[in-house]
Amino acid sequence: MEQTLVILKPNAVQRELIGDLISRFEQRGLKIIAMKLCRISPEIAARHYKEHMEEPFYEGLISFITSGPSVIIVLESLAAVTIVRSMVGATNPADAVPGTIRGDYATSPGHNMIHASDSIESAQREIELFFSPDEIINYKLSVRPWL
Ligand code: IDP
Ligand code: MG
Repeated sequence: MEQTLVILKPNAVQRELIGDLISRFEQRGLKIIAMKLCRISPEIAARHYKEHMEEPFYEGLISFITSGPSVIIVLESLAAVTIVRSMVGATNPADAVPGTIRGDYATSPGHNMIHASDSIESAQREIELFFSPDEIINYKLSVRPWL
């Protein structure tokens, strides 16, 4: 089973869309195995977005992601990384198709609502950055055989 990390960014929390967004993942059949509300520190933000350090939008990205509470979630399913990325949609909401989260809720790349890991390797690294092993909950969902 594959795991992926999702961040509902500070504007998703401020717009009171936490429930709507989590609901989409539950409906699709992804299992929540870890979740917390926290204000991401500048240190963790810098480690999370280290690949973008040289980008012109980097400073804005760090100041936005640390500007208020975010919801951090680990989701599990078959092909979780690919499925969640496709539900999230293109980085620039102008390119995100309706039906995706960014295509339904966002207009600007800087405020695109949500982060999702882009590979199994990134997911592993990002999950370890935000959660200790004892915060990842191993349990069975009774609907599992029906998904
Ligand atoms: P992703 O979130 O779809 O994986 P990345 O290319 O990894 O996109 O970029 C990380 C985040 O940086 C994006 O989600 C977005 O918030 C921000 N970002 C990316 N490109 C731009 C841009 O051109 N302008 C402003 N912010 C951007
Ligand atoms: Mg990315």
